[in-house]
Amino acid sequence: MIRSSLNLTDNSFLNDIINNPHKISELEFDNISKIFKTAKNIFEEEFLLLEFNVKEDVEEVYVIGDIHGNLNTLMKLIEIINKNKPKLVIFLGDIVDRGSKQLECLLIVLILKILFPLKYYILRGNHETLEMNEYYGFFQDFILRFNDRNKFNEILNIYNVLPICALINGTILCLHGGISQDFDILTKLKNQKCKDFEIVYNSIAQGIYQIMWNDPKAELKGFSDSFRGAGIFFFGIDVFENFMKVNALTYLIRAHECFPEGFRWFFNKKLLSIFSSANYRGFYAPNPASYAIIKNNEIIPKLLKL
Ligand SMILES: [Mn+2]
Repeated sequence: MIRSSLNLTDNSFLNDIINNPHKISELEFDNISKIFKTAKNIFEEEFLLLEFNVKEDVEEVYVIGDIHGNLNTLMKLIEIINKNKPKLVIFLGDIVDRGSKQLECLLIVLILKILFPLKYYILRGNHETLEMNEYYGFFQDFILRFNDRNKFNEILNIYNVLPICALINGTILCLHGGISQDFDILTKLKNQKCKDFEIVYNSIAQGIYQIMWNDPKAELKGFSDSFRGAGIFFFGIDVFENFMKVNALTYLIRAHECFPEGFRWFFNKKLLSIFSSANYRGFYAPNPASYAIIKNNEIIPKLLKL
C-alpha cells in the first residue's frame, strides 16, 4: 500500500506500526523518512544532559539497556511498560547492529519518542555511529533494502542529535558506557542543546566518546587501557567513587556489556550494568535481558521473563 500522504499527526498509523512491527518491512522509504525527520526535530531541542525530577514513592523510571535489533525483547519490554505505566523510560542506546530486526527496533523506539516525547528518551550508545553500523551489520542491511547510501544520512543525522546522559533527581546518572576521565564532563554537557552538538563535540569529543565506550572493572584502581580500542578505558573503584563524589551522585546505571546473569553490580552496588537483548550471542551462550527501575531514589535491577 502506498501512503504518500502520510501525516504523522495521524497517530493511528504510528500506533498500528508499534502493534504490528512486521508491517515495517512493507513501508516505503518516504514514510520511514518522515518518521526519521520528525524524531530528529524532537531530539534537536533536547539537552545533551537530560535532567528530570520524579516524585519519590509514586513515580518510576524504567531504564533500558542495549537492544541490538532484538525485536522480541523490545516488544516484551513495551508490554511491561504499558502495563506498569512508569513516568519515564530511558533507553541507554545501542538500538541497532547484530540482531535480526534492526530497522524495526530503531523505528519502534523513534515512534515511541514521537508519540510520547515527554515519556520516552533515547541516549546515544557507541553503536549510534556510522563506523559501528558499517562493521556490525545495520548499514549493510539498510543498503540491501534501500540501495542508497544517501538515505542512510538521515539516520546519522539522528545519531548526531541524541542526548548523551540523563540525570534523575540530581543524583542518579544514566549513560551508555561509563564515566570519563574528564570529571567536569556533566557540567560541560549541562544546558547544551543537542542541535549544537558540533560545538560541544569539538570541545569535549573525547569525554563524550568515553561515556559511550568505557567499562567498569572490579579490582582495578584508576583508569587502564581497554581492549576495545584507542582512547577507551576501564575504570576502577577509586576513580568511580571520586567521579560520583565530585558530581554529588549516588548511583550510575549503564549498559554496553552483556553478562550471562543478565545484569551485574559493581563498586559496592553503586553501579548497575544492564543489558536488554536476550540471548545476544545465541542460544549456546544464553543471557536473560535485564532493565532497571528507579524508585524512591533507589535502583532495582529486573530480569525480563520472555
Ligand atoms: Mn555498547
